[in-house]
Amino acid sequence: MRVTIVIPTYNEAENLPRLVSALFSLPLDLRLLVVDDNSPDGTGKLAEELSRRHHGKIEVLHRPGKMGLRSAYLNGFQKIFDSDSGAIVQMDADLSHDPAVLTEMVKLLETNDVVLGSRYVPDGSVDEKWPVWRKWLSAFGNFYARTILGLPLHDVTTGYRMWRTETLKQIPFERIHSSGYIFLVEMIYLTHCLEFKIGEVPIYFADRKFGKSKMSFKIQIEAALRIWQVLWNYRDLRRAGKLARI
Ligand SMILES: Nc1nc2c(ncn2[C@@H]2O[C@H](COP(=O)(O)OP(=O)(O)O)[C@@H](O)[C@H]2O)c(=O)[nH]1
Ligand SMILES: [Mg+2]
Repeated sequence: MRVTIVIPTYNEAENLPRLVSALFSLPLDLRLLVVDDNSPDGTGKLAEELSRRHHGKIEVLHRPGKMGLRSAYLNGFQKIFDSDSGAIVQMDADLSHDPAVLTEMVKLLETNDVVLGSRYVPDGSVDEKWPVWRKWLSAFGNFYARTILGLPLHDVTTGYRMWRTETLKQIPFERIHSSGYIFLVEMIYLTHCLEFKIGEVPIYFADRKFGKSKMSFKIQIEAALRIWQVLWNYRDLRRAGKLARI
């Protein structure tokens, strides 16, 4: 099965070449789509060079400026829906997501519609170098979101996900209004409301060695408040699901 990985990038020039060589050393049929937002550090140009070196196995989508994760993924998905990939992956460029886990994800996708790379299942973990406050904030943010939304999953904020292309095509993206990181939570919540089967595989989330995270305290607080909006937006689907089970 062919797997296409959508990699949003903003200032990832040190990370992208390392990620690309790690990915292409795996025993998988991979294609990459880099969605670059005109990174000031030249990641877009670098991605073009990598594409030439890897004979068209890498496509690059250039956007004029930093437009956020939500539209990066939506533009990326749209571009590859007509390709012959059986699976589509969401993955960060900063080497926090171990490429080796993809082989495990492919196996699990045989019995699931989506597979999450999960930090909060047995054998999953986050970088031991993280300060206690950051570990706490990440674990609590997750607990908070999954409790309010009633999601039977352990890592609802993870950005490492493998989808069956057929499943992703059925997601009504026009319903998703949040952007940034809460987009990831909303997307998996909608998937759950539509009763797709979601699996989880343990991952070790390494901190980025190069470049800067675009995550801030302000973004996390905003995300926490927006969870309630997500809950409200899908009340019709929850009701429909309950009715169908009566
Ligand atoms: N194209 C694009 N990529 C972005 C944007 N914001 C973040 N990214 C990428 O999304 C991924 C996750 O971002 P990161 O800053 O590492 O978030 P963190 O892992 O939560 O700290 C990385 O590959 C970033 O380069 C954006 O506005 N546009
Ligand atoms: Mg990161």
